[in-house]
This record gives sequence, structure tokens and C-alpha cells, in this order.
Amino acid sequence: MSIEDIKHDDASTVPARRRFLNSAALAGLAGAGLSVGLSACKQEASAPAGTPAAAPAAHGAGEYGKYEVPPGQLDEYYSFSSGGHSGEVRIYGMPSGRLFKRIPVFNMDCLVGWGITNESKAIIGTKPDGSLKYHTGDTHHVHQSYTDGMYDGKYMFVNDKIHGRLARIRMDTMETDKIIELPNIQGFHGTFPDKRDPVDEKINHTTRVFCGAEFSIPLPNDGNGMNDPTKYHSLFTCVDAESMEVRWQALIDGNCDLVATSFDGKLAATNQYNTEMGAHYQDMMSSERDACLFFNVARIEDAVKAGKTRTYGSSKVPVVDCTKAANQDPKTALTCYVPIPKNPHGVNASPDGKYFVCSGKLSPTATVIQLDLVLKWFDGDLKDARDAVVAEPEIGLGPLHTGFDNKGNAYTTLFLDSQIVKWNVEAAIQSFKGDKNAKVVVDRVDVQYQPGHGFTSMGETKAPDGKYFLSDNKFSKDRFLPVGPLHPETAQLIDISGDKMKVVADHAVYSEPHDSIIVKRDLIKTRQVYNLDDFPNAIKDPKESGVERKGNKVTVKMVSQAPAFSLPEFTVKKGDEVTIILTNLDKVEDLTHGFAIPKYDINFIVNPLETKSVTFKADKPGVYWCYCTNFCHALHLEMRSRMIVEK
Ligand SMILES: [Cu+2]
Repeated sequence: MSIEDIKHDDASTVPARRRFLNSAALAGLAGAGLSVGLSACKQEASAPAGTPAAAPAAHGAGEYGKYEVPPGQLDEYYSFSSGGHSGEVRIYGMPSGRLFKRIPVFNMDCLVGWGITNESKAIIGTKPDGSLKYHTGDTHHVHQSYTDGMYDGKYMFVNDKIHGRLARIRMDTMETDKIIELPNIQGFHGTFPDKRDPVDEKINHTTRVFCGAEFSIPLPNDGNGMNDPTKYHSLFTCVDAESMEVRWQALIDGNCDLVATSFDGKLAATNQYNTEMGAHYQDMMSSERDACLFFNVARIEDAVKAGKTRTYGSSKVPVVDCTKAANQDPKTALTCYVPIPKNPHGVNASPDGKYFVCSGKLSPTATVIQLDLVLKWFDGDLKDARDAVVAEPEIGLGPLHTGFDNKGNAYTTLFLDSQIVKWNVEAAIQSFKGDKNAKVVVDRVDVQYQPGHGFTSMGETKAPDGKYFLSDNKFSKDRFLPVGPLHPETAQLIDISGDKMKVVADHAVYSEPHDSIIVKRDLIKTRQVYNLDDFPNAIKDPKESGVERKGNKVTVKMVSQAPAFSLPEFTVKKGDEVTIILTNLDKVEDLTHGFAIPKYDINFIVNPLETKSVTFKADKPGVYWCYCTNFCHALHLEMRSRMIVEK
């Protein structure tokens, strides 16, 4: 038996894992038998085309060899992944699954000094006393900015579900450059940038970011009406992608979950799982149908311009009324509620620009909504919003998220079945019309275990390449060496290029990824060094180094050039408020220095030609050896400066 047989039985009739277990029981020494089969297979297979001759024998050989990246070679894709309640974003290489970078966003990070330096504190947000407003975050969804329906390598947006914040990461440095807090919402879950301007047809790039609030709260949430369900509402928020200011919010019925945007820019949508507006768990599942809620962005912005808005609490953000009651006439409606089966999760845009697909979660179906029919409803030419649904195939238990290839197929994660199901969108539409011969479900593959998000390579652009599907699974159980009670998560790589899906790698990922995008490497252009002019407080010449005093406020200016800081020592007095400004004048790529002050809880890095600063109270007299934490030179250990705090 080869591994091929095990993984690719007709899984629609015999789930492959059960078949495997049966076979294993019959074989008795299944593990041994399998490993013999595998090694034999590895010896026989020849290296696939494109594998360099110099690659070690262990790489490039065997049926999984082509999914490995040999030493010295680069991955074909970046995978950008949210980090869940770690509050960060991660960058992996695909197909290798190698972790390249963890970008601190809403969390603190002592590697780079995120949450410690003055610059990062200003981005995260502080209380009046200068301490961080929040120390926690929960990132769920990452999406990049678009130009002409493709990633443009400019920005990446990510949500914080806990505190209702949106962050922007600039892609040239892959660092967070802006964080804003959305007013009057809780449980900010789904987010998606638009793909072209909804109003100005000439602007064919991302201009706005849409944000869905999952938890309804009393508006305003000021301690009044806490037991009055009619006071509870969710708001859908539109943020300007460039200024990162909130442009408007929409008051809706029900809640928001995930968000999708159309390629023509006209529509944004959110799936809704609690149209019942239940405040308790059991109340949230009583309706047989919830909705996918479409926003007519241009009409909403006309209403904002016309002043048909209100505000809540101290927020100045204009709020438009997008409830059902206020939007009865399609010809003037700002929103269209399309009924779909109960408690949906996930809404994804097909790359041809025609459809949004919602998953059932509590229904074994995916719902295909045709966007031009939604626009027809807004024109008053479609009688019933439900008529925009053009297919609703039964695909399996617990469908959550859908990715797309370049051949008209959709790939949906099935949480309860622990499978990925491949189904054909046009066949589903034909079947919905009554064609009994339409073969909707094309293939299934088991994953280990309980997949949440799943995504195809380039699948959120107009040009998916149909090569990979990545399944972010919620449980890994027995797939990795045990590391205590908290298991690693699995991102399983699936080759979707052939007729049959094939799981080709288990990548262990640190808890807890939710969403990723897989981006071709040539679409990302990073910079290797900063520009001194990017920092108004840069110390451009070592001669500017020194200590300046204004009362008890002391500024210490210095530069780093391997293997020395420009000030071998500096003196301050107990009680001083000390600000240290450090510019790294090394311009060599990758020559980063660190700066740590023992007992003062300070640690940060400065990349080539970058400037950072920290401010602290010199409350402990004595000698403190500030040292370089980031290996930089043969004399790295000698790279120090002595801080003397006089009594
Ligand atoms: Cu150094």
C-alpha cells in the first residue's frame, strides 16, 4: 500500500481516515509496514523538475520532496497569518512553512521593544500618564491592500477583536504603523479592504476598510439600558485606508461576523449569525435563517453627505440607519438583507467577481449569492432579496470558510467533518436550477483536525493560481511531539493543482492562527534600511551625541555604530525624567543593534538608520550597564554604555 492509496480512496464514500484505521488494524504492525512503504517510495522516486542538482539527497526526493524548500533556496509565497489572542501577525514562507517573522501589533514584544519605545507607544495608544492603554489584543483577519484586484504590497490590515481596534502594517518594513480604536462597538471580528473605490470609478485601488462588530451592546454603552434588549445594537464601520480615520458607521439589525467586498467596489457584506438579537447563547440559534447583509456603499456615503446621520455618546462619527425598518424601499435602501441558512460563518468573494459564498456552520450548506442580482434588488428589479441566492449545495457538516482556485472550484473547510470539500460553483448553480446530473462535490480530503479558516494561494485576488490550499486547523492532537497541555496548532498544506486534493505537509504553528493570505513573493517589496529623514529626532552625526538638561528633564542622544555606542557613559540624577534617543548609523543590511538597561525594564532594537527613543524615571541610583542585545559584531559583548545615576 502506498501513501497515495491511503490518502486518496474515494473519500466521498469511504472517509480516508477510517479506511486507514481499518487497514492499520488488519495489518497489525501498521506503523512498521507504512514506514517501509514510504522509504521504498522515497528511494524509487526521482527528483522533480526544477529541483537544483546541488540540493541534498534528503530534499527534492520522494513524493513530498517538491513541497520542501532546499537549503539556500527561497519560498515561492509569503503566508501572512493572524496570531489570535497573541495579538500579533506572523509571516511564513510557503510551501516550506518556515516562520520568518512575528510582527507585534496589539501585543508587547521585547525583541523589538514594541510597547516599550515612545514611537511604538504612540502607535498602540497611551493613557494620560504615558502608560499603554491596553496590553492585550486578539488578531483574527489579515488582508492586504489592492490595486486592480491584486495585492499591491502597500498595506496589510488586521483587527483586534478584544478592544475593537484596526491596525495597519506597512508592507515595506512589515511593521505596524497605525492603530485606531472604533467607537461604540465590541467584538470587532471581520474586516476587509475595498478593492476599488465604491464612488469614484477612476480609483482602482483600496481606499476604505470595512469592519464588522460581532457583539451588540447598548448604544451608548454608558450603564443605561443594560437589561433592555431593544437598546442593543451592532455597528458596521468604514475606515479610510490612508488616513485611518473612521469615515462612517452603520446601525444594523443583528450582528456582524466576517466581511467581504466586491471586486467592482460597489458592495461590502457581512454574514450575520444572530439576527435574533439574542443576548444569551440559546437565543442566538432559534431562527432557521439568518442573513448575509449587503451595504450599498455609494448610497450610504450620499446619506452621510446629506447629513442623514446621528451620533452616539462622545463619538463624532456619523452613523447612518441601516436597519430593516428604515430601508424598506429597495430603490432607496442602504442595505439588503439576503436570508441564508442558520448561523452562517464566513463570507468569501469568488475571484471572477460574480459571487459571494457564505457557509452554513449549523447548516450543511454553502450559499452562493450572485452580486449583480443584489444590485438588481437595489434597483427595485428583484422582488425578493432571497432570489439573489443562485445555489445552496449540501457540502458537509460545519462549513466555515471558502477559498477558490482558477478553475471555478471552491474549497470549504468542514469543521465537524474535519475535511476540506472541493465543489464546483457553476455545477452548484446548475443543480440549484434542477439539473440532477450536475456533479457539485468534486473531492474531499481529511485534515487533522477540525479546520477553521482555509485559503488558497492568491485566492482573494482576481488571479488565484490554483496551487495550494492552507487549512488552519483548530486541533492538532497527535500530529506533533507533545509539549504540555497547550498543543501547537496545525496549518496543513494541501496541493490542489490536480483532480485530487493531497495533504502534503503539516506545519506546526504557534497558537492561535485564524486567517491567512498566501501571496506570491514577487508582489512584496521590502526595504532593507531606513532613511534617516524618516525620523524627526534622528541623530545624524555622532558629534551631536550628549546629555541635554532642562530642569529635571534630561535628553540623552547617542548613536550606534558596531561595535560601540557614541557615549561610553552618561550621567543623570535620581528623580530625572530621562529620554534616550538612539540612532543606528550603521547602514549595512541586517546590522541591527539592541539597547537594554538592566533594572529599568528597557529593551529595544534599532535597525539600520532607524531612530528610537525611550522615556523613564531615573528612580534607582547606581551604575547600570546599557548593552547591545542584538548580535552585531565580534566585539558585540563589549558594546556597552554605562548609565550613572547619581544620588
Ligand atoms: Cu550591537
